Amino acid sequence: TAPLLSRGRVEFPDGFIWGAATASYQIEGAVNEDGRGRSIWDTFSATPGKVARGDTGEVACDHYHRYVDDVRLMRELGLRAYRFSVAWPRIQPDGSGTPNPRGLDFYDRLVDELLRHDITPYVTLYHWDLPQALEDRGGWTSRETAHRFADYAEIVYARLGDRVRSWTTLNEPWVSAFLGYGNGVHAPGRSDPADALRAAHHLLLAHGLGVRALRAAGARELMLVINSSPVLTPAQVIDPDATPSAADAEAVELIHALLNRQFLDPVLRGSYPPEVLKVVERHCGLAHIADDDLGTINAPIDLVGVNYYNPCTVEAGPGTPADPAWPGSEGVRFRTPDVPATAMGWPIVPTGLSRLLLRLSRDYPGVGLLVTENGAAFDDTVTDGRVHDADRIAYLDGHLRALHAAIAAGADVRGYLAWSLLDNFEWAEGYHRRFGLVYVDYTTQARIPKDSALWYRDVIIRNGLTR
Ligand code: PNW
Repeated sequence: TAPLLSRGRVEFPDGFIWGAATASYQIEGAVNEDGRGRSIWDTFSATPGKVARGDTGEVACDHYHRYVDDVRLMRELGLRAYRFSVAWPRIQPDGSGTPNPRGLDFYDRLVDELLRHDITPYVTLYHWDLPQALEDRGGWTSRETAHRFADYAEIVYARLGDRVRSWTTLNEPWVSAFLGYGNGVHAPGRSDPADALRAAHHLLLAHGLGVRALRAAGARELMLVINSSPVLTPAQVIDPDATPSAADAEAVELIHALLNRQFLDPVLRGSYPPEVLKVVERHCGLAHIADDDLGTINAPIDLVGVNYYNPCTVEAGPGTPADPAWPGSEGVRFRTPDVPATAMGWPIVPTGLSRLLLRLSRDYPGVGLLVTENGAAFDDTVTDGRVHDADRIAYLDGHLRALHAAIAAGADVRGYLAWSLLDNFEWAEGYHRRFGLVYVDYTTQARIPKDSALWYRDVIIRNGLTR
Protein backbone atom coordinates (compact mmCIF):
# COMPACT_ATOMS: atom_id res chain seq x y z
CA THR A 1 0.00 0.00 0.00
CA ALA A 2 3.03 2.28 0.32
CA PRO A 3 2.87 3.99 -3.11
CA LEU A 4 -0.83 4.72 -2.66
CA LEU A 5 -0.37 6.34 0.72
CA SER A 6 2.74 8.35 -0.07
CA ARG A 7 3.44 11.66 1.64
CA GLY A 8 0.68 11.18 4.14
CA ARG A 9 -2.06 11.76 1.65
CA VAL A 10 -4.51 9.57 -0.17
CA GLU A 11 -3.35 9.28 -3.74
CA PHE A 12 -5.04 7.33 -6.52
CA PRO A 13 -3.27 5.23 -9.18
CA ASP A 14 -1.98 6.94 -12.33
CA GLY A 15 -4.67 7.10 -14.98
CA PHE A 16 -7.49 6.84 -12.44
CA ILE A 17 -10.67 8.06 -14.17
CA TRP A 18 -12.43 11.04 -12.57
CA GLY A 19 -15.81 12.27 -13.68
CA ALA A 20 -19.52 12.63 -13.11
CA ALA A 21 -22.70 11.01 -14.38
CA THR A 22 -26.23 11.92 -15.47
CA ALA A 23 -29.11 10.24 -17.30
CA SER A 24 -31.19 11.44 -20.24
CA TYR A 25 -34.68 11.68 -18.73
CA GLN A 26 -33.32 13.25 -15.55
CA ILE A 27 -31.69 16.26 -17.24
CA GLU A 28 -32.64 16.73 -20.91
CA GLY A 29 -36.18 18.07 -20.96
CA ALA A 30 -37.30 18.89 -24.54
CA VAL A 31 -39.51 15.83 -24.49
CA ASN A 32 -41.46 16.81 -27.60
CA GLU A 33 -38.60 18.07 -29.71
CA ASP A 34 -36.91 16.84 -32.86
CA GLY A 35 -39.16 13.82 -33.22
CA ARG A 36 -38.65 12.25 -29.80
CA GLY A 37 -41.28 9.61 -29.02
CA ARG A 38 -42.85 9.02 -25.63
CA SER A 39 -41.15 6.97 -22.95
CA ILE A 40 -42.60 5.07 -20.01
CA TRP A 41 -41.36 7.90 -17.75
CA ASP A 42 -43.45 10.49 -19.67
CA THR A 43 -46.51 8.33 -19.10
CA PHE A 44 -45.68 7.49 -15.50
CA SER A 45 -44.87 11.03 -14.41
CA ALA A 46 -48.10 12.29 -16.02
CA THR A 47 -50.06 9.83 -13.87
CA PRO A 48 -51.29 11.56 -10.70
CA GLY A 49 -49.75 10.26 -7.50
CA LYS A 50 -46.75 8.55 -9.05
CA VAL A 51 -44.07 11.25 -8.70
CA ALA A 52 -43.69 13.59 -5.71
CA ARG A 53 -45.36 16.98 -6.26
CA GLY A 54 -46.47 15.94 -9.76
CA ASP A 55 -43.01 16.65 -11.17
CA THR A 56 -42.17 15.45 -14.68
CA GLY A 57 -39.10 15.46 -16.95
CA GLU A 58 -40.71 17.83 -19.45
CA VAL A 59 -38.19 20.61 -18.84
CA ALA A 60 -35.81 19.12 -16.26
CA CYS A 61 -32.42 20.92 -16.53
CA ASP A 62 -33.13 21.87 -20.14
CA HIS A 63 -29.82 20.21 -20.93
CA TYR A 64 -31.02 19.43 -24.46
CA HIS A 65 -30.72 23.15 -25.23
CA ARG A 66 -27.91 23.96 -22.80
CA TYR A 67 -25.47 21.12 -23.41
CA VAL A 68 -22.79 23.48 -24.77
CA ASP A 69 -22.78 25.50 -21.55
CA ASP A 70 -23.00 22.33 -19.48
CA VAL A 71 -19.94 20.83 -21.17
CA ARG A 72 -18.03 24.06 -20.58
CA LEU A 73 -19.01 23.79 -16.93
CA MET A 74 -17.73 20.20 -16.80
CA ARG A 75 -14.44 21.43 -18.15
CA GLU A 76 -14.28 24.22 -15.57
CA LEU A 77 -14.85 21.65 -12.86
CA GLY A 78 -11.94 19.60 -14.19
CA LEU A 79 -13.93 16.50 -15.12
CA ARG A 80 -11.99 14.03 -17.26
CA ALA A 81 -14.95 11.72 -17.94
CA TYR A 82 -18.68 12.19 -18.37
CA ARG A 83 -21.21 9.37 -18.20
CA PHE A 84 -24.53 10.15 -19.88
CA SER A 85 -27.34 8.08 -21.34
CA VAL A 86 -29.02 8.09 -24.71
CA ALA A 87 -32.81 8.44 -24.76
CA TRP A 88 -34.03 5.48 -26.81
CA PRO A 89 -37.27 7.32 -27.82
CA ARG A 90 -35.18 10.06 -29.43
CA ILE A 91 -33.48 7.44 -31.60
CA GLN A 92 -36.48 5.22 -32.31
CA PRO A 93 -39.67 7.08 -31.35
CA ASP A 94 -41.69 3.87 -31.42
CA GLY A 95 -38.92 1.60 -30.19
CA SER A 96 -38.17 -0.08 -33.51
CA GLY A 97 -37.45 0.56 -37.13
CA THR A 98 -35.83 3.46 -38.95
CA PRO A 99 -33.78 5.73 -36.72
CA ASN A 100 -34.72 9.38 -36.23
CA PRO A 101 -31.71 11.33 -37.52
CA ARG A 102 -32.43 14.42 -35.41
CA GLY A 103 -32.27 12.33 -32.25
CA LEU A 104 -28.90 10.90 -33.25
CA ASP A 105 -27.69 14.40 -34.17
CA PHE A 106 -28.07 15.59 -30.58
CA TYR A 107 -25.77 12.92 -29.14
CA ASP A 108 -23.37 13.39 -32.04
CA ARG A 109 -23.03 17.08 -31.15
CA LEU A 110 -22.74 16.28 -27.45
CA VAL A 111 -19.93 13.80 -28.05
CA ASP A 112 -18.05 16.26 -30.26
CA GLU A 113 -18.43 18.97 -27.64
CA LEU A 114 -17.06 16.64 -24.94
CA LEU A 115 -14.10 15.60 -27.06
CA ARG A 116 -13.34 19.23 -27.91
CA HIS A 117 -13.00 19.79 -24.17
CA ASP A 118 -10.92 16.66 -23.67
CA ILE A 119 -13.62 14.90 -21.66
CA THR A 120 -14.02 11.15 -22.27
CA PRO A 121 -17.62 10.14 -23.02
CA TYR A 122 -19.08 7.07 -21.27
CA VAL A 123 -22.30 6.18 -23.06
CA THR A 124 -25.12 4.28 -21.36
CA LEU A 125 -27.68 2.96 -23.82
CA TYR A 126 -30.53 2.32 -21.41
CA HIS A 127 -31.12 4.36 -18.29
CA TRP A 128 -34.83 3.57 -17.88
CA ASP A 129 -36.58 5.61 -20.59
CA LEU A 130 -38.13 2.72 -22.53
CA PRO A 131 -40.18 3.78 -25.57
CA GLN A 132 -43.84 3.66 -24.51
CA ALA A 133 -44.70 1.79 -27.72
CA LEU A 134 -42.57 -1.14 -26.51
CA GLU A 135 -44.21 -1.08 -23.08
CA ASP A 136 -47.56 -1.27 -24.87
CA ARG A 137 -46.35 -4.55 -26.34
CA GLY A 138 -45.34 -5.93 -22.93
CA GLY A 139 -42.21 -3.93 -22.11
CA TRP A 140 -39.53 -5.88 -20.31
CA THR A 141 -41.93 -8.75 -19.60
CA SER A 142 -41.73 -9.47 -23.33
CA ARG A 143 -38.75 -11.23 -24.85
CA GLU A 144 -39.13 -9.10 -27.98
CA THR A 145 -37.93 -6.03 -26.10
CA ALA A 146 -34.49 -7.61 -25.70
CA HIS A 147 -34.17 -7.97 -29.48
CA ARG A 148 -35.38 -4.42 -30.04
CA PHE A 149 -32.70 -3.24 -27.60
CA ALA A 150 -29.95 -4.95 -29.59
CA ASP A 151 -31.16 -3.25 -32.80
CA TYR A 152 -31.18 0.10 -31.01
CA ALA A 153 -27.67 -0.48 -29.60
CA GLU A 154 -26.37 -1.16 -33.10
CA ILE A 155 -27.93 2.05 -34.43
CA VAL A 156 -26.36 4.23 -31.76
CA TYR A 157 -22.99 2.53 -32.11
CA ALA A 158 -23.03 3.06 -35.88
CA ARG A 159 -23.32 6.81 -35.29
CA LEU A 160 -21.04 7.33 -32.28
CA GLY A 161 -18.73 4.31 -32.28
CA ASP A 162 -15.96 6.11 -34.16
CA ARG A 163 -15.56 8.52 -31.21
CA VAL A 164 -16.92 6.72 -28.14
CA ARG A 165 -14.78 3.95 -26.68
CA SER A 166 -16.80 2.95 -23.61
CA TRP A 167 -20.31 1.50 -23.91
CA THR A 168 -22.72 0.49 -21.17
CA THR A 169 -25.73 -1.60 -22.10
CA LEU A 170 -28.03 -1.13 -19.09
CA ASN A 171 -28.12 0.95 -15.95
CA GLU A 172 -29.27 -0.98 -12.87
CA PRO A 173 -31.43 -3.76 -14.29
CA TRP A 174 -32.51 -4.68 -10.74
CA VAL A 175 -34.21 -1.30 -10.39
CA SER A 176 -35.84 -1.52 -13.85
CA ALA A 177 -37.24 -4.95 -13.08
CA PHE A 178 -38.15 -4.82 -9.40
CA LEU A 179 -39.17 -1.17 -8.94
CA GLY A 180 -40.72 -0.96 -12.43
CA TYR A 181 -42.63 -4.27 -12.43
CA GLY A 182 -42.37 -5.50 -8.79
CA ASN A 183 -43.48 -2.75 -6.42
CA GLY A 184 -44.45 -0.23 -9.11
CA VAL A 185 -42.55 2.70 -7.55
CA HIS A 186 -40.89 3.39 -10.93
CA ALA A 187 -42.22 3.38 -14.48
CA PRO A 188 -44.08 1.55 -15.88
CA GLY A 189 -45.58 1.17 -12.41
CA ARG A 190 -46.66 -2.44 -12.67
CA SER A 191 -46.68 -4.66 -9.61
CA ASP A 192 -46.48 -8.39 -10.03
CA PRO A 193 -43.48 -10.35 -8.78
CA ALA A 194 -43.76 -12.82 -11.66
CA ASP A 195 -43.52 -9.95 -14.16
CA ALA A 196 -40.52 -8.49 -12.29
CA LEU A 197 -38.65 -11.80 -12.44
CA ARG A 198 -39.40 -12.23 -16.14
CA ALA A 199 -38.34 -8.61 -16.74
CA ALA A 200 -35.04 -9.28 -14.95
CA HIS A 201 -34.27 -12.15 -17.33
CA HIS A 202 -35.25 -10.20 -20.43
CA LEU A 203 -33.07 -7.28 -19.33
CA LEU A 204 -30.16 -9.70 -18.99
CA LEU A 205 -30.94 -11.10 -22.43
CA ALA A 206 -31.01 -7.53 -23.80
CA HIS A 207 -27.59 -6.98 -22.27
CA GLY A 208 -26.23 -10.16 -23.87
CA LEU A 209 -27.74 -9.48 -27.29
CA GLY A 210 -26.55 -5.89 -27.02
CA VAL A 211 -23.01 -6.98 -26.21
CA ARG A 212 -23.05 -9.36 -29.16
CA ALA A 213 -24.22 -6.61 -31.53
CA LEU A 214 -21.79 -4.00 -30.20
CA ARG A 215 -18.84 -6.38 -30.28
CA ALA A 216 -19.64 -7.41 -33.85
CA ALA A 217 -19.72 -3.74 -34.80
CA GLY A 218 -16.29 -3.20 -33.25
CA ALA A 219 -16.93 -1.87 -29.72
CA ARG A 220 -13.89 -2.17 -27.48
CA GLU A 221 -14.99 -1.44 -23.94
CA LEU A 222 -18.29 -2.93 -22.80
CA MET A 223 -19.85 -2.58 -19.41
CA LEU A 224 -22.95 -3.46 -17.39
CA VAL A 225 -23.84 -1.08 -14.56
CA ILE A 226 -25.52 -2.48 -11.48
CA ASN A 227 -26.93 -1.04 -8.28
CA SER A 228 -24.86 -3.27 -6.10
CA SER A 229 -25.11 -2.93 -2.37
CA PRO A 230 -23.13 -4.97 0.07
CA VAL A 231 -25.64 -6.83 2.19
CA LEU A 232 -24.94 -6.45 5.91
CA THR A 233 -26.56 -7.09 9.25
CA PRO A 234 -27.29 -4.03 11.40
CA ALA A 235 -24.32 -4.98 13.61
CA GLN A 236 -21.98 -5.16 10.59
CA VAL A 237 -22.99 -1.67 9.54
CA ILE A 238 -21.62 -0.35 12.82
CA ASP A 239 -18.70 -2.77 13.19
CA PRO A 240 -17.42 -4.31 9.93
CA ASP A 241 -15.85 -7.16 11.94
CA ALA A 242 -19.07 -8.24 13.64
CA THR A 243 -19.91 -11.91 13.04
CA PRO A 244 -23.56 -12.60 12.19
CA SER A 245 -25.49 -15.58 13.54
CA ALA A 246 -26.02 -18.51 11.17
CA ALA A 247 -29.63 -17.44 10.53
CA ASP A 248 -28.63 -13.84 9.82
CA ALA A 249 -25.77 -14.99 7.57
CA GLU A 250 -28.27 -17.02 5.56
CA ALA A 251 -30.56 -13.98 5.18
CA VAL A 252 -27.56 -11.92 4.05
CA GLU A 253 -26.52 -14.44 1.39
CA LEU A 254 -30.07 -14.80 0.08
CA ILE A 255 -30.45 -11.03 -0.40
CA HIS A 256 -26.95 -10.82 -1.90
CA ALA A 257 -28.05 -13.47 -4.41
CA LEU A 258 -31.30 -11.66 -5.26
CA LEU A 259 -29.74 -8.20 -5.58
CA ASN A 260 -26.23 -8.78 -6.95
CA ARG A 261 -25.70 -12.38 -8.06
CA GLN A 262 -28.99 -12.52 -10.00
CA PHE A 263 -27.30 -10.21 -12.52
CA LEU A 264 -23.57 -10.77 -12.11
CA ASP A 265 -23.58 -14.58 -12.10
CA PRO A 266 -25.35 -14.96 -15.47
CA VAL A 267 -23.19 -12.24 -17.05
CA LEU A 268 -19.83 -13.24 -15.60
CA ARG A 269 -20.26 -16.97 -14.87
CA GLY A 270 -23.00 -18.04 -17.28
CA SER A 271 -25.41 -19.37 -14.64
CA TYR A 272 -28.08 -18.23 -12.20
CA PRO A 273 -27.47 -18.87 -8.52
CA PRO A 274 -29.58 -21.86 -7.39
CA GLU A 275 -31.44 -19.75 -4.80
CA VAL A 276 -32.52 -17.31 -7.55
CA LEU A 277 -33.68 -20.12 -9.84
CA LYS A 278 -35.79 -21.50 -7.00
CA VAL A 279 -37.55 -18.15 -6.56
CA VAL A 280 -38.09 -17.75 -10.31
CA GLU A 281 -39.46 -21.28 -10.63
CA ARG A 282 -41.89 -20.75 -7.77
CA HIS A 283 -43.23 -17.40 -9.06
CA CYS A 284 -43.36 -17.78 -12.82
CA GLY A 285 -41.76 -21.06 -13.85
CA LEU A 286 -38.71 -21.25 -16.10
CA ALA A 287 -40.41 -21.30 -19.52
CA HIS A 288 -39.21 -17.78 -20.37
CA ILE A 289 -35.56 -18.87 -20.06
CA ALA A 290 -34.50 -20.46 -23.35
CA ASP A 291 -31.70 -23.03 -23.51
CA ASP A 292 -29.06 -20.82 -25.03
CA ASP A 293 -29.95 -17.59 -23.19
CA LEU A 294 -27.27 -17.98 -20.56
CA GLY A 295 -24.65 -18.49 -23.25
CA THR A 296 -25.77 -15.20 -24.83
CA ILE A 297 -25.86 -13.36 -21.51
CA ASN A 298 -22.40 -14.66 -20.59
CA ALA A 299 -20.67 -12.86 -23.51
CA PRO A 300 -17.39 -11.37 -22.24
CA ILE A 301 -17.47 -7.77 -20.99
CA ASP A 302 -14.63 -5.52 -19.86
CA LEU A 303 -15.94 -3.68 -16.84
CA VAL A 304 -18.66 -3.83 -14.26
CA GLY A 305 -20.02 -0.43 -13.29
CA VAL A 306 -20.82 -0.20 -9.61
CA ASN A 307 -23.41 2.30 -8.39
CA TYR A 308 -23.10 2.56 -4.63
CA TYR A 309 -25.17 4.66 -2.25
CA ASN A 310 -25.73 2.57 0.86
CA PRO A 311 -25.64 -0.98 2.11
CA CYS A 312 -28.68 -3.22 2.15
CA THR A 313 -29.28 -4.05 5.82
CA VAL A 314 -31.07 -7.26 6.72
CA GLU A 315 -31.48 -9.91 9.39
CA ALA A 316 -33.42 -13.14 9.74
CA GLY A 317 -37.04 -12.37 10.60
CA PRO A 318 -39.10 -15.54 10.79
CA GLY A 319 -42.57 -15.07 9.36
CA THR A 320 -41.74 -11.76 7.64
CA PRO A 321 -43.80 -11.40 4.43
CA ALA A 322 -41.89 -10.66 1.21
CA ASP A 323 -41.64 -7.03 0.10
CA PRO A 324 -43.16 -6.80 -3.45
CA ALA A 325 -39.78 -5.62 -4.77
CA TRP A 326 -38.12 -8.66 -3.22
CA PRO A 327 -39.91 -11.86 -4.24
CA GLY A 328 -38.29 -14.73 -2.39
CA SER A 329 -37.35 -12.66 0.63
CA GLU A 330 -40.02 -13.92 3.00
CA GLY A 331 -38.28 -14.64 6.27
CA VAL A 332 -35.91 -11.69 5.83
CA ARG A 333 -36.42 -8.45 7.71
CA PHE A 334 -35.12 -5.26 6.07
CA ARG A 335 -33.72 -2.83 8.65
CA THR A 336 -32.73 0.82 8.75
CA PRO A 337 -29.41 0.94 10.57
CA ASP A 338 -28.90 3.45 13.34
CA VAL A 339 -26.43 5.77 11.58
CA PRO A 340 -26.76 9.26 10.01
CA ALA A 341 -28.66 9.35 6.71
CA THR A 342 -28.95 11.59 3.64
CA ALA A 343 -32.10 13.51 2.69
CA MET A 344 -33.27 10.34 0.90
CA GLY A 345 -33.14 8.59 4.28
CA TRP A 346 -30.30 6.46 2.93
CA PRO A 347 -27.78 5.51 5.66
CA ILE A 348 -24.25 6.86 5.21
CA VAL A 349 -21.85 3.91 5.37
CA PRO A 350 -18.58 4.52 3.50
CA THR A 351 -17.03 1.22 4.64
CA GLY A 352 -19.81 -0.48 2.69
CA LEU A 353 -18.11 0.64 -0.51
CA SER A 354 -14.77 -1.01 0.37
CA ARG A 355 -16.53 -4.14 1.41
CA LEU A 356 -18.56 -4.28 -1.80
CA LEU A 357 -15.60 -3.63 -4.12
CA LEU A 358 -13.47 -6.23 -2.37
CA ARG A 359 -16.18 -8.87 -2.50
CA LEU A 360 -16.90 -8.24 -6.18
CA SER A 361 -13.19 -8.39 -7.06
CA ARG A 362 -12.80 -11.62 -5.16
CA ASP A 363 -15.95 -13.29 -6.50
CA TYR A 364 -15.57 -12.12 -10.11
CA PRO A 365 -11.87 -12.02 -10.90
CA GLY A 366 -10.83 -10.86 -14.34
CA VAL A 367 -13.30 -8.03 -14.77
CA GLY A 368 -12.38 -4.44 -13.89
CA LEU A 369 -14.61 -2.29 -11.72
CA LEU A 370 -15.60 1.33 -12.24
CA VAL A 371 -17.62 3.27 -9.68
CA THR A 372 -20.23 4.66 -12.07
CA GLU A 373 -22.36 6.43 -9.43
CA ASN A 374 -21.87 7.55 -5.85
CA GLY A 375 -23.24 10.63 -4.18
CA ALA A 376 -25.91 11.98 -1.90
CA ALA A 377 -28.98 14.20 -1.71
CA PHE A 378 -28.97 16.84 1.01
CA ASP A 379 -31.23 19.83 1.65
CA ASP A 380 -29.08 22.38 -0.18
CA THR A 381 -29.82 26.09 0.06
CA VAL A 382 -28.31 29.03 -1.78
CA THR A 383 -26.79 31.74 0.43
CA ASP A 384 -25.22 34.78 -1.22
CA GLY A 385 -24.93 32.87 -4.46
CA ARG A 386 -23.16 29.90 -2.83
CA VAL A 387 -24.15 26.43 -1.70
CA HIS A 388 -22.18 25.38 1.38
CA ASP A 389 -22.76 21.64 1.22
CA ALA A 390 -20.24 20.45 3.81
CA ASP A 391 -22.36 17.33 4.34
CA ARG A 392 -21.90 16.30 0.69
CA ILE A 393 -18.15 16.96 0.83
CA ALA A 394 -17.95 14.74 3.91
CA TYR A 395 -19.95 12.03 2.14
CA LEU A 396 -17.74 12.10 -0.96
CA ASP A 397 -14.53 12.31 1.06
CA GLY A 398 -15.51 9.29 3.16
CA HIS A 399 -16.44 7.22 0.13
CA LEU A 400 -13.26 8.11 -1.77
CA ARG A 401 -11.20 7.03 1.23
CA ALA A 402 -13.13 3.77 1.32
CA LEU A 403 -12.58 3.29 -2.40
CA HIS A 404 -8.89 3.97 -1.93
CA ALA A 405 -8.70 1.42 0.89
CA ALA A 406 -10.28 -1.17 -1.42
CA ILE A 407 -7.67 -0.48 -4.11
CA ALA A 408 -4.91 -0.72 -1.51
CA ALA A 409 -6.32 -4.12 -0.49
CA GLY A 410 -6.25 -5.36 -4.08
CA ALA A 411 -9.54 -4.40 -5.75
CA ASP A 412 -9.20 -3.51 -9.44
CA VAL A 413 -11.09 -0.19 -9.51
CA ARG A 414 -10.41 2.01 -12.52
CA GLY A 415 -12.19 5.22 -11.64
CA TYR A 416 -14.93 7.15 -9.94
CA LEU A 417 -17.92 8.99 -11.42
CA ALA A 418 -19.89 11.15 -9.01
CA TRP A 419 -23.68 11.15 -9.09
CA SER A 420 -24.57 13.66 -10.28
CA LEU A 421 -23.18 16.54 -12.30
CA LEU A 422 -26.42 18.50 -11.86
CA ASP A 423 -29.40 18.50 -9.54
CA ASN A 424 -32.02 16.72 -11.61
CA PHE A 425 -35.29 14.80 -11.84
CA GLU A 426 -34.84 12.23 -9.10
CA TRP A 427 -37.41 9.75 -10.47
CA ALA A 428 -40.29 9.12 -8.06
CA GLU A 429 -38.90 11.84 -5.76
CA GLY A 430 -39.00 14.57 -8.41
CA TYR A 431 -36.88 17.70 -8.14
CA HIS A 432 -36.85 18.25 -4.40
CA ARG A 433 -34.09 15.69 -3.91
CA ARG A 434 -30.85 17.30 -5.03
CA PHE A 435 -27.91 15.02 -5.87
CA GLY A 436 -25.89 17.52 -7.93
CA LEU A 437 -22.36 18.80 -7.55
CA VAL A 438 -23.94 21.77 -9.28
CA TYR A 439 -27.11 23.41 -7.98
CA VAL A 440 -29.86 24.04 -10.53
CA ASP A 441 -32.33 26.89 -10.06
CA TYR A 442 -35.34 25.45 -11.87
CA THR A 443 -36.91 28.89 -12.35
CA THR A 444 -33.98 30.48 -14.17
CA GLN A 445 -32.03 27.32 -15.11
CA ALA A 446 -28.98 28.98 -13.52
CA ARG A 447 -26.22 26.54 -12.58
CA ILE A 448 -24.36 27.21 -9.32
CA PRO A 449 -21.38 24.97 -8.56
CA LYS A 450 -21.76 23.87 -4.94
CA ASP A 451 -18.78 23.89 -2.56
CA SER A 452 -18.56 20.14 -3.23
CA ALA A 453 -17.97 20.79 -6.94
CA LEU A 454 -15.04 23.09 -6.14
CA TRP A 455 -13.71 20.57 -3.63
CA TYR A 456 -14.03 17.79 -6.24
CA ARG A 457 -12.11 19.87 -8.77
CA ASP A 458 -9.19 19.97 -6.33
CA VAL A 459 -9.42 16.23 -5.74
CA ILE A 460 -9.13 15.66 -9.49
CA ILE A 461 -6.21 18.07 -9.86
CA ARG A 462 -4.32 16.34 -7.02
CA ASN A 463 -5.48 12.85 -8.03
CA GLY A 464 -6.26 12.35 -4.38
CA LEU A 465 -7.20 13.77 -1.02
CA THR A 466 -5.12 15.87 1.32
CA ARG A 467 -4.70 15.33 5.08
C1 PNW B 1 -29.83 5.31 -9.16
N1 PNW B 1 -33.44 2.08 -4.81
O1 PNW B 1 -31.16 5.04 -8.86
C2 PNW B 1 -29.90 5.76 -10.61
O2 PNW B 1 -29.00 5.14 -11.47
C3 PNW B 1 -29.91 7.24 -10.78
O3 PNW B 1 -30.57 7.56 -11.96
C4 PNW B 1 -30.53 7.89 -9.56
O4 PNW B 1 -30.76 9.26 -9.72
C5 PNW B 1 -29.57 7.62 -8.40
O5 PNW B 1 -29.35 6.23 -8.24
C6 PNW B 1 -30.05 8.19 -7.08
O6 PNW B 1 -31.26 7.60 -6.70
C7 PNW B 1 -31.66 4.31 -7.81
O7 PNW B 1 -34.54 2.45 -4.33
C8 PNW B 1 -32.94 4.60 -7.40
O8 PNW B 1 -32.87 1.01 -4.41
C9 PNW B 1 -33.55 3.86 -6.41
C10 PNW B 1 -32.84 2.82 -5.83
C11 PNW B 1 -31.56 2.52 -6.25
C12 PNW B 1 -30.97 3.26 -7.24
